[in-house]
Amino acid sequence: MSRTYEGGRSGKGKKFAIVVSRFNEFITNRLLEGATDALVRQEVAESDIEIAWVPGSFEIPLAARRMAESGRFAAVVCLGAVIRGQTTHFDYVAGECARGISQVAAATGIPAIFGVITADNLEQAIDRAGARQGNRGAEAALAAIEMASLLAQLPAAEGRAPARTP
Ligand code: INI
Repeated sequence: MSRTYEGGRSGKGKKFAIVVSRFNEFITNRLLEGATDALVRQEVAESDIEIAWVPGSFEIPLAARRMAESGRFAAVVCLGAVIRGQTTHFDYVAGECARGISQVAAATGIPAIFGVITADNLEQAIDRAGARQGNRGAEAALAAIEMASLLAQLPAAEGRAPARTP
């Protein structure tokens, strides 16, 4: 008989960190709203959500790592918006942000969720921030809950205690 692990849909009793970029705040405010609404709808207490603002998406990984290393959070949701039309260094900002966030998860064992919109223009970004194509922030929050729940079930690495998060 095989055994299957699958994350649940409730975040009850767990703490979540959100790191959100101020750059393109018009978009990221909508992502933040989507993320917090989704967490609360999935039974996370508002008092169990902590939010850190950073200047831009490039700075997200550092703050996310600090949150993850605190050991207080079941997952860190990272929110930002990098828009190609606005920058010649789109590829650097978007690439380093994505790489940095995945490194946070790999280094700490705490899920760090990529809720960063990378769009060609403002219209695309608006679509993904709650208009025509869902809300990337809400999707990231649901992914955070699922991963937190899954990790709580998966076996710990041999010789290592499982990460103790609330
Ligand atoms: N930061 C973003 O989050 N989105 C962008 O579209 C963006 N653009 O266009 O440049 C951006 N730049 C700022 C960057 O993230 C850093 O804050 C800055 O380079 C200081 O390190």
